[in-house]
Amino acid sequence: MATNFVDRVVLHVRGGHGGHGVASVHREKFKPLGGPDGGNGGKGGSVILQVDPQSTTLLEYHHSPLRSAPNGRPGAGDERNGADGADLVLPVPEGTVVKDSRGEILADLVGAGRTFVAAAGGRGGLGNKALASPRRKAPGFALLGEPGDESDITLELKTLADVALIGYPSAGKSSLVSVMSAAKPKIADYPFTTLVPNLGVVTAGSMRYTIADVPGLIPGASQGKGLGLEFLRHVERCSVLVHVVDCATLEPGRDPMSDLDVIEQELAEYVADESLGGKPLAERTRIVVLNKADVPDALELAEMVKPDLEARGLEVHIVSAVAHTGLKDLSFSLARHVQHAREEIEAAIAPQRIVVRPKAVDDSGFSIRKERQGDEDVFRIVGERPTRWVRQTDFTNDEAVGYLADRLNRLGVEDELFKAGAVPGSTVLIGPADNAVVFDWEPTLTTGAELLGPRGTDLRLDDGGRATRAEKREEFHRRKDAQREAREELDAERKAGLWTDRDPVEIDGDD
Ligand SMILES: Nc1nc2c(ncn2[C@@H]2O[C@H](COP(=O)(O)OP(=O)(O)OP(=O)(O)O)[C@@H](O)[C@H]2O)c(=O)[nH]1
Ligand SMILES: [Mg+2]
Repeated sequence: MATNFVDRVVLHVRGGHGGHGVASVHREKFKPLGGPDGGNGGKGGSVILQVDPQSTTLLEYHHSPLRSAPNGRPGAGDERNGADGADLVLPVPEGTVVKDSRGEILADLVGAGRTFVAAAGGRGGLGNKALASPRRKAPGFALLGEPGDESDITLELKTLADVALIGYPSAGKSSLVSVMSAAKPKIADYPFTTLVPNLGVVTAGSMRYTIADVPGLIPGASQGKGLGLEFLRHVERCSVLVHVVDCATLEPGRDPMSDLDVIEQELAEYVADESLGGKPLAERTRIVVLNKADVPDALELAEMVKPDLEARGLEVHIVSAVAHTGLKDLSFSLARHVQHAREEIEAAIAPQRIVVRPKAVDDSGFSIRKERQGDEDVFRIVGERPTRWVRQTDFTNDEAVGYLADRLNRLGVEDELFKAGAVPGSTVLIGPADNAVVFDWEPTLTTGAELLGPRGTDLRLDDGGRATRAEKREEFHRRKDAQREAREELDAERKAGLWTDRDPVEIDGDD
């Protein structure tokens, strides 16, 4: 029954947060200032999907669609690093397609053991031990752990079969699977007996291939009649489509030719996922099986329509699933078509089945976008690293904020802000549009000498280049003024007591 088979679920996945790093100072008798010894935070666990050949349904995710991996543990003093959060591995059936919330395919999971990271855990923050350097001997801050990825993904099971049996309800599709393979699907004389695809393995000579029936289709299936076209996702990967036609039906208005046209019409309405490879459904090999030839009238009808179907260029088999006639020919013929399709795919140098979302490669740089907000220009810094650094910063700690400023500065953010026209007090945003951190820009972060020009050049000697000497001098003074202005402002704030050190630790900071 359908209750133990689920082939489409929306899953909310969340990677664990990285543990925070810790700022701590080593203490020992007679050695009051033993240096920084804060450990790093552990990495958050990731949520990972893995193909498990034992798994056949997405049912368990239907029941509990929220899955999160554990957080990393925070670091501790005495150089103890926090433990990493364990990865959460979710078994999924072979042939599971992963899509994002917009329906883009992120991964096509084919092959036992194949994995896909659905939500990466956050990095742990560095402790002050790791942040110490010859210049910064005793950092009084640590970096925060980063949040884990979080998103809604859709899992769709698209059965992996070579041959799909399609047709009206009660045409005998499941009966064929049962006599051609060892599978034992439910068979009955009422429509929609089959609610989920049944998969069987057929052996024909030295060839083995898989065959699947699909719940019956009726006119209007594309508008949701009957079970609809929902289950056609299971034929998307099948290279050979077999029309199973009931030649013994007594329903008015039905005959093999029009049955076939109806099903073809419905197939044409179905929108398949292009990127899963293979030809469009309309171009796949079709075979017609005229079933129930054990019934005399049915055999007569089958023999009558066979030439017409062949005239359309279709390969036709007259069989009886009940009397087991015509089955050997059919299975060997299907084997040939499957073989052919497999060769074709190989010849096309099998475009790798796995489609994995290309991760943004831009991990080095950043760019600045000037945006208009209300009546002021704001400057948005876009880039993987600046965004990450902001997430790692504990804004209640001045030293940590200073460290962030140093990092941004080393990346050249300050220079670029000047070039983009930012002035002291300009609003600068870093991070994603919906969750940006807002700064009032205070350009105090570099020394005057570094602003003279690229290292190794001297404005007094340099007469060439694009900017004239006068322009550079003017630029230099503009920056100096900006720096002075901002310094004065900071001084004033400090005197006004706006700045308090949250956790005054006695450290010898000769930074
Ligand atoms: N006489 C005769 N009856 C058959 C033959 N094949 C199937 N049937 C009967 O047709 C009825 C429907 O068969 P199923 O195999 O369940 O048909 P189906 O196409 O899977 O139907 P749905 O799952 O409802 O779409 C059953 O009563 C079968 O016994 C055949 O070759 N000859
Ligand atoms: Mg069936």
